Order: sequence, then C-alpha cells, then structure tokens
Amino acid sequence: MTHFRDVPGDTKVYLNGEFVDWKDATVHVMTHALHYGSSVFEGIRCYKTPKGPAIFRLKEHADRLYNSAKMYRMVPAEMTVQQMMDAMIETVRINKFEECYIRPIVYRGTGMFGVNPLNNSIEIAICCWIWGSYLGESALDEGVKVHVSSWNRLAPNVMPALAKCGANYANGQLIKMEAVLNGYSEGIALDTNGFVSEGSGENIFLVFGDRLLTPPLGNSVLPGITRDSVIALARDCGYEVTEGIVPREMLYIADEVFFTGTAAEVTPIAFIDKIQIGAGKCGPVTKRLQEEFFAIIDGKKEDKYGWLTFI
Ligand code: PPE
Repeated sequence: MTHFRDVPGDTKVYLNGEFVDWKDATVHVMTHALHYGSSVFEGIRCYKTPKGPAIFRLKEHADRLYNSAKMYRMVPAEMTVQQMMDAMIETVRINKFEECYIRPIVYRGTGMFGVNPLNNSIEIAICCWIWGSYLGESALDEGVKVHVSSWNRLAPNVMPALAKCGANYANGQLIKMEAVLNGYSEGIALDTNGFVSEGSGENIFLVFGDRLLTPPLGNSVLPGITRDSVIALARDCGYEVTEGIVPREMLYIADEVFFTGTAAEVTPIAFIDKIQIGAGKCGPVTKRLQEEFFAIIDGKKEDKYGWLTFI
C-alpha cells in the first residue's frame, strides 16, 4: 500500500484552478472537512496503455463526484463536470505520469466554525500518485482472506451511501481496522438489515455456476464504476448478472466471490471467516472477468464501450 511518504515530492497538485507544489498543497487546521468530514472525493485510475496513458471511465467518475457534491450542497461555483474532467486530465499531463491513481476532492474549507457548513468555502483539489495493488501483491492471483465485519454499513436514513463522502469512511476505517488487526485483508460489511453490502473500499460479487449476483444499490453500497464495468463485461461474456439481496450465508456457499473497485480492480476472495470459497484461489469466472477487464486496458481488446480517455 502506498504511504504518504512514497508520493513523489515534486508532484504538482491542482488546487482551486491552479497548480501548486506538493508541499504547498496544505489546509488550515480549522478546515471544516477536517472536523466534520465534509468532503466528497473520487478515486480514478490512469493506466499505461500501448497508446499512452488513459484514464479509465473519467466521465463516470466526474459525474459521481458532481452528484456526491450535489447531495451535500457543495458543488464548487461554476464548476461543470467537463471542467472537472479537464482539470483531472491536466493534472496527469502536467505531472507526466504514464500511469497513476487520481484523487480529486471537493471539501468545505474555512469561513465559519460549527457544524453548519453552508457559510464555508468550497475548495477543490486533485492529487496523483502511483498506487499499486490495493490488497497485497499476490491478491489478484491467489485471492484474499477476509471476514464479515462486526460493523454494519451506513443505514439508508443515516448518510447517503451513494455519495462518496469523506465522512462515510469513518465507517470504512472501523471495518478496515477491525479486519487488519484480526489478520484479514478486508472486512465485508452487512447492511443494517443483515444483508451483504460491500467492503470498506470495494463492491462484492458472488458467482454460482455461470450466474453472478451482487447487492443492489439499496443495500447501502457505493455505485461502483468497476462494479458497473464488470456487470457489462460479464453480460457480454454470456453470464447472467442479477442485482439482488444477498443473505450472509450465501457468501460461504458461492463457487467464487470477488471484490471490485478502482484500487482493488477485480480481486478474488479465497476465504471468508476461515471458510474456503470454491478452490480457495482465483476461480475461472473471476479469472475470465479479470482478463476481459485488463484486455481493454492493455489494448488487446477494442474499447467498444469508450471507457478510456487518452491523455
Ligand atoms: N465501495 C466503497 C465503499 C468504495 O470506497 C469503493 C472505491 C468502491 C465500493 C468501488 O467503487 P469504484 O472504485 O467506483 O469501482 N474505493 C476507492 C477508495 C479506496 C481507498 O482506500 O481510498 C477506490 O477504489 O479508489
């Protein structure tokens, strides 16, 4: 996992319409977002392709950022989705990255103290860095060992799960810390009704024969863009994909289970609560979907969906 110190210090950061040096991209300790989690953000990958660096599903990520900001009444003034996209492209370009992870964040800055965010400034920043495998080097082949978390995902009337809000990740951190401190790579959280929701930073799929099942958006999941991509690829491969409620115990008896996410990509799950899933390694359906996913990025398959934006 990339630590802060691994980020190249000479990187330029986009901050409210200008590029500043990495060391100057700082905030005041009274920044509203620091106290109250009032930020919305995205995680996007730019891949090295035979035709040069390409951002994966830039438009969908920019749309989700815009929508998250809209839900929290914090769309930056006169900032269109197109301008957000242009700023992200420019941040990759100016830093001359061949591949990187892109992290745009919109947050409440300073102005007033107290919970009420409405009188605080709205800031936007974009950072890029190189982020390798999310759940460990061997994760994509061997699969990861996870458990079902004792923490639930956000109840639907507590915070909007469809928003990628900084505050949601207080819940994510509890899930992740509990998992890691117990020797697991990740935690699968249930929703407040006890049905499978998602990981702290990934959506989840179950495979039964040639059928895929993933929790619907109503089960407190982030509308994952990798999730959406995998659904499209799976249907194209002839698999049947259902978005349906997943009782916890279905996890243990599935032929295969895998995570999807920008950082995690398509990561197989080998064990859940120490119960072996399928063969206990990357299964054939997960493998096929990984191959389909990377074939588009590697230029081995035509990008018929128009998912790549070349820098
Ligand atoms: N659920 C959650 C809670 C989540 O954070 C992510 C992405 C997903 C599902 C998958 O969504 P998508 O990336 O659109 O396929 N998590 C991001 C942040 C991870 C982090 O540690 O930070 C990511 O993968 O970039």
